[in-house]
Amino acid sequence: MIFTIFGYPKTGKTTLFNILTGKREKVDKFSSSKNVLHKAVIDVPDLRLDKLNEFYNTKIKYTQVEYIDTGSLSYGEVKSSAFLDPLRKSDGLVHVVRGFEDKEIPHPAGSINPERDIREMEDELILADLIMIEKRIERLEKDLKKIKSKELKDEFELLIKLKENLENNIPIRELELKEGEEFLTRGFQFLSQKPIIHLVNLSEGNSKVEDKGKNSIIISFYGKIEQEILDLDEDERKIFMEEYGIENSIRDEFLRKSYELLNLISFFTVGEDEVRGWTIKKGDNAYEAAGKIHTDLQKGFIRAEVIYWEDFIKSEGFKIAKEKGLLRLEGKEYIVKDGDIVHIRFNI
Ligand SMILES: Nc1nc2c(ncn2[C@@H]2O[C@H](COP(=O)(O)OP(=O)(O)OP(=O)(O)O)[C@@H](O)[C@H]2O)c(=O)[nH]1
Ligand SMILES: [Mg+2]
Repeated sequence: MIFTIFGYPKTGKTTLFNILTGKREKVDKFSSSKNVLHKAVIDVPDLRLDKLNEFYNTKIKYTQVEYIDTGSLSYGEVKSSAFLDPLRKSDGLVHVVRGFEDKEIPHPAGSINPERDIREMEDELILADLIMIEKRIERLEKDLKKIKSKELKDEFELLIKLKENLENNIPIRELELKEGEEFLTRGFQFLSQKPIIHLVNLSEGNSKVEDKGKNSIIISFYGKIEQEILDLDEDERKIFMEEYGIENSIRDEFLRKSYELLNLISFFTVGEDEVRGWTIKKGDNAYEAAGKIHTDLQKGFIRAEVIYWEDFIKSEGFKIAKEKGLLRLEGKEYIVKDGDIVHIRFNI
């Protein structure tokens, strides 16, 4: 899972990166970060795995996310940005929006206005996709004159539909695409198709904002305060946050919200050698979950033994769980639930 943090200059991107990853990349008012890129791979904490490991006492492998912090983008720069590649490769976009006042760091547009900046950035994502689509349409028109191909024609028709929507300012993520259409879009890595979190970086005292669209959300955080308390221990941090009236750290909220936004759930595998978390899409079945673990497990899939993690803890292991009938045998089509422990039986 890759999240790419991006946005206009001096919005608090690196501040957010530090908060989410625990890193200490330089945060500065006056330097330019034009071509700077930071990356970090971070464990996703999961209390359920900790609990399961009380039983096994082995090593825990949490699922991981990768955060990429890009340098600043000037207004209008997205379409030609040096960061297009990390943006296109990410599973979710994290747009950091300036919501804090600071006279020493003038906003390029002259005033603080999160709604305007969100709109501008949305327009830029749309424009970047339009440029790509127009190029491809041109190519397809030429090819279709020469060859008769159903695939090319389908692609052409889809791109025309996407183009019309984009021209009306509707990002691809808001469209209802059929499965075949969705499949056709995959290779393009359209920016306006990616789930997006607009994160407004507020000054203390400002009240939180929250809004939700189709595959997009707007939430807020207090960058400066959260960065300042990074080095405190858990208890001190709590006291500090209470003082500032911050209920949840963006560190926790971000993962919860992004999993929700990307429609992700976790399942677990347990054993003497490791207790491990895996991430899949909500609605994925046991066969798909098996493929996540290893292609051999998918190819040789016989059945999945499934138990909800809490039932496992309550039964203190598989043996009693089996006796109580809590351990079920499921087939390929079983829809895996968040928190299931899944053990795949397979043939090699
Ligand atoms: N007052 C205030 N200042 C902040 C806040 N968040 C970040 N800053 C300051 O803004 C400056 C830039 O912060 P960064 O996190 O480096 O911002 P950035 O978006 O990564 O900046 P570039 O990469 O240079 O575009 C630093 O001096 C921060 O201390 C905030 O919530 N409030
Ligand atoms: Mg930065």
